[in-house]
Amino acid sequence: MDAGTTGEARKPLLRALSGEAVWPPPMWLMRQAGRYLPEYREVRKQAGDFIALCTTPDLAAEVTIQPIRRYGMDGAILFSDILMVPWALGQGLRFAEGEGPVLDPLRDATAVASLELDKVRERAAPIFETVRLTRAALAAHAPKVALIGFAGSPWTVAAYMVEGHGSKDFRTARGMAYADPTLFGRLIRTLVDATTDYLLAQIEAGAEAVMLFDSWAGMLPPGQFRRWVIEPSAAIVRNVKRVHPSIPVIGFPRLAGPLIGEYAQRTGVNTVAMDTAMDPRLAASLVPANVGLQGNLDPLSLVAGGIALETEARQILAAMRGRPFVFNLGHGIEKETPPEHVAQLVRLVRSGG
Ligand code: 1CP
Repeated sequence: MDAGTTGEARKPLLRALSGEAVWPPPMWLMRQAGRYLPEYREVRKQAGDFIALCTTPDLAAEVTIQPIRRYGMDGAILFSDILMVPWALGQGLRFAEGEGPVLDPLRDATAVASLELDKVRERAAPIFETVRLTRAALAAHAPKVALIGFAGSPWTVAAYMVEGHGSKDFRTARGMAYADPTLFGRLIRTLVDATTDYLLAQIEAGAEAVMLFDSWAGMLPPGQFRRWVIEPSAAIVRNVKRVHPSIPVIGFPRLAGPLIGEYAQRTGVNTVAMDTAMDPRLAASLVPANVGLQGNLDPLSLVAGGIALETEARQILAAMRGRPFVFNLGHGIEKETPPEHVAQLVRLVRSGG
């Protein structure tokens, strides 16, 4: 189901992601399904734990659609997590209540060799079923809404796999990349292959665009950034485009600073997602004009609402007018966000600012 060859290429989000300056810009929000919504908390309770929610297709499809039902966004993003790839590779994973993800840390050659690339499609099958169910539901009830699939980028996913949990500096993973680049490179290559396969399966199930989340890209100096962020991301984009040339790919090299320009030129992504700290006018000057931009409202301004929210959102809209652009946050929505502030933001973006 290649969006470029059907009438659905008219969906505003897909037009913008393919390089058209659509105005008012299409919008969706990172983590738009989540704990700030009472209807999400209800389903989450029903599912029990987080992995059960991600692997129960009718519940995962339901939470994917909740923000569409409530706000009518232009994009629905598959409800899953970047750590479901390590899980599908056979690494032990749990989401501890109030603590975030915990993985059995992967620190040596034996652990890297034990990853089961050939099991990814089978273990992740419920996630692809979620994509199928969500796409069918959108076709029936929200035909202008595009479905976005996603994965973490190899660097960010490897950082969690090696560290074993979230961290403010991921020093074990960054240390391993210097001390044993051969072993770290083997882990990254495994993730390039697993992620390619995982994204292709999402596209085959009905995802119309895909996003690569590189939340921890900004921790690396330029040489390491090129080796562990740009090169593996470029390999995934090449692999995906070889099979599905017209599927738009969004890359999110969070906190990359000025390296956002080189990332945009060398990875082959169609759209670059800007983080909260990025100046949209600087991004517009560094990123080639045929590459779209997405972002980058501060999620805390959405918690605050009112004038602060309006001022921040209008500045972004003014800077992006005339470019292929998708309005979004600069990072995931905060769980304290009042749902009515999201409605206020949707009204503002729909008016073009
Ligand atoms: O109990 C809960 O409800 C768990 C909270 C939660 C949610 C709602 C987690 C645990 N993951 C998710 C969903 C999720 N994660 C989506 C769903 C689609 C959406 O609505 O956007 C997506 C795209 C992600 C991506 C993700 N997971 C990233 C990349 C984006 C980012 O925020 O930087 C990262 C780094 C993760 C790891 C992760 N998963 C969950 C948590 C709390 C974390 C962060 C852990 C940490 O570093 O401390």
